[in-house]
Amino acid sequence: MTTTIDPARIEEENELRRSWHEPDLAHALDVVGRAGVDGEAVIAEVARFSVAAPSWAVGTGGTRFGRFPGGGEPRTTVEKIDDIAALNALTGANRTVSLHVPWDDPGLGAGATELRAHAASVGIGFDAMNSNTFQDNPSTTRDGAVSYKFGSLAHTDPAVRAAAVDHNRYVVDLGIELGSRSLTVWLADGMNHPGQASFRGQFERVLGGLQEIYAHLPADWELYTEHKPYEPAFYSSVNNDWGTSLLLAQGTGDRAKCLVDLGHHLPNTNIEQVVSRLAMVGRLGGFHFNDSKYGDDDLTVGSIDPFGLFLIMLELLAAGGGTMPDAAYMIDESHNLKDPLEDLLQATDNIQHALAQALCLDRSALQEAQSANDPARATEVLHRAFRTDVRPLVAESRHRNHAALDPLATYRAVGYRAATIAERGSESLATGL
Ligand code: RM4
Ligand code: MN
Ligand code: MN
Repeated sequence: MTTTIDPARIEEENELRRSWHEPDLAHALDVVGRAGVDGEAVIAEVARFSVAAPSWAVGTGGTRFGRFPGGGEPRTTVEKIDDIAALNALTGANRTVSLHVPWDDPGLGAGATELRAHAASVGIGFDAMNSNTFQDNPSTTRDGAVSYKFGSLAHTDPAVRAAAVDHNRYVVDLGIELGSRSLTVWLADGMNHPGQASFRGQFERVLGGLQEIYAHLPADWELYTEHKPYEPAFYSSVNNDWGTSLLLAQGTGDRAKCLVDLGHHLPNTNIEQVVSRLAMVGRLGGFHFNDSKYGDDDLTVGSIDPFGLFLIMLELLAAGGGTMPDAAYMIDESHNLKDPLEDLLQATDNIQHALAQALCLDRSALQEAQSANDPARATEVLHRAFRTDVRPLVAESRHRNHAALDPLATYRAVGYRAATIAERGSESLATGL
């Protein structure tokens, strides 16, 4: 049995809100119009944009100190896709899933075919595939013949590197059968102790491994290298920052690009500048949304630094010539306390708001201020966009996708979680980080 959200129930909930939504929308269109912004274009671009949900984010996450799962969480990959379909019914903006293998591995052949058909039946496609050589799993370690304890692609032992390359090739093969077009490689490889390994040797071995994986990609696929400064390697990570990520991508091939995960930066890093640099050289391939206070906290995107998110959106729009550029966008968050679906609803809503605010920027006014060396005026122009109340425009963009004007309230009103508890039980078997 598949638990779903009936679109008629969403429309009923929208109907309850129509009497205030319509005047609010008319007012918002008027306000932005007076500022020279085409509100209809903002609505259309927000409605066009979609961000993938990761298969591992529909279950409760945890820390090394504990995990407190809620009831009704998905037990299988199929149920995870059902949850993402429910999310997408409410937002209209999560049309794909990003699988992490082997956490979610339907197997080649019949398994992949069935999963793809099920996903299609609930309106979900497959975004970037994620490989996993940061843990030892029988299916990735040749049944325990090798271990990634001291690294995967960076390992000194060629047998370990070969197993890691094989796993990535397998993930590509699986992705081909599912209809994906890209592979994201995030590596835990690095050092916990100074002197443990050679910086140069590790880098060269990782580059060699990426080249082998890249050689296996179909012509229409891309490979993304995802940088992260630390954790679990606490002294040095091989792919520690955007510069190293760019070196790896450039050394691997034209269709190797960099993936920016917002949480994978040291505090105060100017992430919007990183986005600008990578886009400038055509190597911005993927994007993981989250927020952080200290490190890779995987907090709800936009919950800590909404202005930073707005500035990042401005750079993405600049790279796309006024619309969001083609990239693999995904929400990468861990939900330890909230119902995972409620967090994903809020994350998507926050992304949509930041996008709408960024679309309200008067770019020619900003360029004039820049040409006139007038930082005070530039600040005014940025703030005018950032402070725009875009809520009715965002709600309308969802409405045009037959989704919810108010996703969280609608999620609660339709009783989706109660339905999954009834179907799946109050004890959760779901795994996640
Ligand atoms: C990493 C990184 C990857 C994600 C894993 C689970 O920190 O963000 O993108 O796949 O966590
Ligand atoms: Mn990530
Ligand atoms: Mn991360």
